Amino acid sequence: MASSTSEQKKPVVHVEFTKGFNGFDKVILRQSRGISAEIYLYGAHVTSWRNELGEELLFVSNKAMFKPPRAIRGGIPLCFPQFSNFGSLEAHGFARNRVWIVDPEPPPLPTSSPNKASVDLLLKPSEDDLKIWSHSFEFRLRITLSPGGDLTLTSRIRNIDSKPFSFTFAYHTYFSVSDISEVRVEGLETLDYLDNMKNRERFTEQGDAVTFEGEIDKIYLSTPTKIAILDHERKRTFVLRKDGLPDAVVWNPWDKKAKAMADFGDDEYKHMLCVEAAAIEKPITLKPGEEWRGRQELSAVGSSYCSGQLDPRKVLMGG
Ligand code: TA6
Repeated sequence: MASSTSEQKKPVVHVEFTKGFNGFDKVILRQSRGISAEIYLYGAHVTSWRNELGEELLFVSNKAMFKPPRAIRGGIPLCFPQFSNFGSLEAHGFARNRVWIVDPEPPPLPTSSPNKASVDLLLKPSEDDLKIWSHSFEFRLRITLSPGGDLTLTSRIRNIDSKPFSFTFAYHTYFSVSDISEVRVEGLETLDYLDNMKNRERFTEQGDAVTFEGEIDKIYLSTPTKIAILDHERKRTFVLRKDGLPDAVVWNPWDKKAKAMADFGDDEYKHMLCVEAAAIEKPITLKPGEEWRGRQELSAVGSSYCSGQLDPRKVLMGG
């Protein structure tokens, strides 16, 4: 049924501040048609990214607990100031377990094209945070949703302390997939990786795309700036582009680990895959006043199943 002319002309509300689960503050970014993204101020956590058909592209567990101090299970948790489950800090650091604020005066980002569907968030350490990690920093995150539906996260971390500090970092992205056994990842072939299931021992990946038949937890090193995740059944390819993030983690807990996680459904491992743009092998060191930038851009395109270094846009144009 044709929509009325007023419907057609209704202006898009590009940025909406609202409440989500448990009354948590949430920002909704919108573009035309069904294109949207949602970010909770708790953890500056992206929990939804929808395409023009309104299809959800990220995985969030049905058992996710929107309740501090636990991080939301799914979406794009931010791992900072450490990527690891051991050491003195909480697993993957505390940035994902803190309430961020909307940045009152975001410094301009020269690279970004003007975009209405964008929000700038800011985290500074509290007194308690400084007791567990004694380094003063400003962590600015810009989330941008392009008119075509690409989702870009740009992190800027500045040392505002009087001494240098080092950190590791990851965008712990949970992609929604139809069936993990029908998914392949291209771009990581023949690379070295640290196997988290074998005490981070170093191995070399085989020469073909990565496919999935069981639990995987690998930190690929010196990875390309573009990685493709092909969902055969849905004829959908995610393309992850990154800058300032040399490593990439690939994780699926599979059945045993899934059952062991209280905030993860027993069968949900079949419908998710984490591919995480990261800086892990070589921690980033900032001198006082220095700033680090790490960016990931996600796009989702329809594509047919094919092997070789895939550029879905080329495949679509027959290139
Ligand atoms: O990114 C992979 C990983 O480090 C796995 O070892 C697993 O622990 C996963 O992160 C989830 O960690 P989380 O602390 O969010 O439960």
